[in-house]
Amino acid sequence: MEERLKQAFLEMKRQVALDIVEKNLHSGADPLLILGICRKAMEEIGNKFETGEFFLSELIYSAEVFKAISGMLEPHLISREEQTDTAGMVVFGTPLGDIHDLGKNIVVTMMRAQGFVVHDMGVDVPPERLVEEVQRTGAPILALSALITPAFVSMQEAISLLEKKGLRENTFVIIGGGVTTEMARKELGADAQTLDPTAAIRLCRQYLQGKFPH
Ligand code: B12
Repeated sequence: MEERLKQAFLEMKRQVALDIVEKNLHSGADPLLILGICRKAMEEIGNKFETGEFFLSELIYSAEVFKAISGMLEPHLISREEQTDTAGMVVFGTPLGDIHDLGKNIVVTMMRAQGFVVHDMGVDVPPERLVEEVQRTGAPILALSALITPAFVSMQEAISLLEKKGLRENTFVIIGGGVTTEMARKELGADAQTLDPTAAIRLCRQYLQGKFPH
């Protein structure tokens, strides 16, 4: 399935990709596995864009295919685990300078399905707005999604602002999105980094239960 799905993405064959996903979901394939394959395919499309083989139109089209697949995966991702009520509140956004939101939307959906109350601020969100929302809602978690390197500057500003306002100590800052790494996390001074939505939920829970390893 992996190769065929990737190929359908790279050849911009929307209906073929949707049919493969539908068939596999129907026969019980893990929705997270399908998500991982789509992510890899999108990464390859990104690489081809970088080398000039693909243009912005391919990036836009693949995003549309991914959106359609997300719509098919979501009900399966939601019913994967039972909802629990040990969840908290999260302010979530793609920071200023970055308009990518496909991954963010999936994590938001999965968090909500797990009982988290998520204030989704959308994309291109100025650091001040993110921090204001943390202050306004009293949310203990700030989640930031970044796909392009300039977003690191905004992430850094958001973290500095939290510090300035005396909110840093009581806010768990978790980052994710294709461009983030453990090294970036350390440099930014965030608390956690992952590309895996299930791990993100686990880390947030651990923090809320006072079990986050320091
Ligand atoms: C689709 C896409 C677009 C679409 C976005 C549509 C949308 N609504 O999001 C469009 C066409 C709009 C676009 C625009 C641009 N893009 Co673009 N895009 C991509 C592409 C191909 C796929 C991204 C994607 O959605 N992946 C699938 C999702 C599911 O993966 P994900 O976001 O990583 O999310 C997963 C995890 O990371 C995690 N996660 C996500 N967020 C969070 C947050 C938290 C807290 C946690 C815990 C986890 C988590 O959950 C997901 C689960 O699998 C990437 C290639 C790549 N390597 O990623 C380039 C890429 C990101 N784009 C790139 C560029 C350059 C651009 C443009 C500047 C192009 C241009 N010249 O205009 C503009 C940017 C405009 C801007 N200011 O943001 C570059 C960035 C390079 C860089 N390092 O800075 C990339 C890497 C392509 C490349 N190799 O050159 N893009």
